[in-house]
Amino acid sequence: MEPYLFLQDFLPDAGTFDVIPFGNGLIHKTYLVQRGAEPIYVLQEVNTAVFTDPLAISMNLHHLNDFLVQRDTTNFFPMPIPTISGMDYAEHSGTYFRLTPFVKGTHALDSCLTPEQAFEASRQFGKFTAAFKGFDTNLLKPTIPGFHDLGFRWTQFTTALIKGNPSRISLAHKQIQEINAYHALVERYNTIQQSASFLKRVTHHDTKISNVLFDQADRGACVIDLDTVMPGFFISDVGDMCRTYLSPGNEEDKDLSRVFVRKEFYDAIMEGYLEYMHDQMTQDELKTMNYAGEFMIYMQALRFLTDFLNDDVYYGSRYPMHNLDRTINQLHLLNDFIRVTR
Ligand code: GN1
Ligand code: MG
Repeated sequence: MEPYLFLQDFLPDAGTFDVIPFGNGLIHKTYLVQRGAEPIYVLQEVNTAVFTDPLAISMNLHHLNDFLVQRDTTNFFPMPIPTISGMDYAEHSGTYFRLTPFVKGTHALDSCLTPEQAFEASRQFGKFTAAFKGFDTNLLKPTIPGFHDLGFRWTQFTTALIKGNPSRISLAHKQIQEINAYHALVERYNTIQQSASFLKRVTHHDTKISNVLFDQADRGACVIDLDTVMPGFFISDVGDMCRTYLSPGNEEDKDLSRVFVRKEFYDAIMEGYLEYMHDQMTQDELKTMNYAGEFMIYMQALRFLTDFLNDDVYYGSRYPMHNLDRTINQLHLLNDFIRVTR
């Protein structure tokens, strides 16, 4: 269905805007709503195969926003705009669209080019979680159950080894072995999950650099893309920054000479995150900072590989070996991460 049809549900003057495709996320379809060359809104079709309960997302946002409005005016995030009839989404035949304001004077980055950018982004994600000190995380519904539960992801992987595409299982023989060889990372996660000194806080769960808005002076302004905000461990957020900021080449790069860890970016992530979070973290958490990257890079390799074995049902692919190439890329990054940080 045409995005424009949904825009009409939000804006009486929808006809005066242009709607153009925007961004490169794997999950939702995103559009910029412009007047002339000026971006005014971001329109998104929610992927309901992944987010089966879109209303859980908007309920969570209302809880989070209410808390911030009462306590902390220096922290903000763009709240979705209601439809003309007061709904959180425009919905037609089970397709859901939402509209958020484009934050004026800000821009997003496609990739992390300097340690300063890594620092600024990390500081924003730390600030975000820290702002919810005292928030009752039971109010948040998990929008993707088991999202960063490495034990659950492991089970999905072992299930795919039995029920997945047999020819792909043999093609991925080497990567399956490598994933198995790192099983200690799953055990470490299980220990963390059972430990009282690792706290579940309001966690973003998708801390790629394009989810931070920067102002004109290149300082972090706020974080966006709050669909996966739910109770979680800090290793999710610090870990995904390690996974996505440290290497000049990203998960799509087939040229593995571009996939390696830049130590000064790592230091910047840690410093930025701790600025707001240090005083809220336990000693055990502080001692576990370097596991965060191992955890997230490994989990992403595991998820790409699982999807390859399951014929790309989740991430999709642009060519048959795509998710195997992504797996190889992430395993390469994991090895380099361990070499540099352990
Ligand atoms: C997905 O759609 P996007 O690019 O924001 C995924 C993340 C992965 C990422 C890998 C809901 O995020 O967990 O890390 O792809 N989001 C979901 O590129 O599965
Ligand atoms: Mg996302």
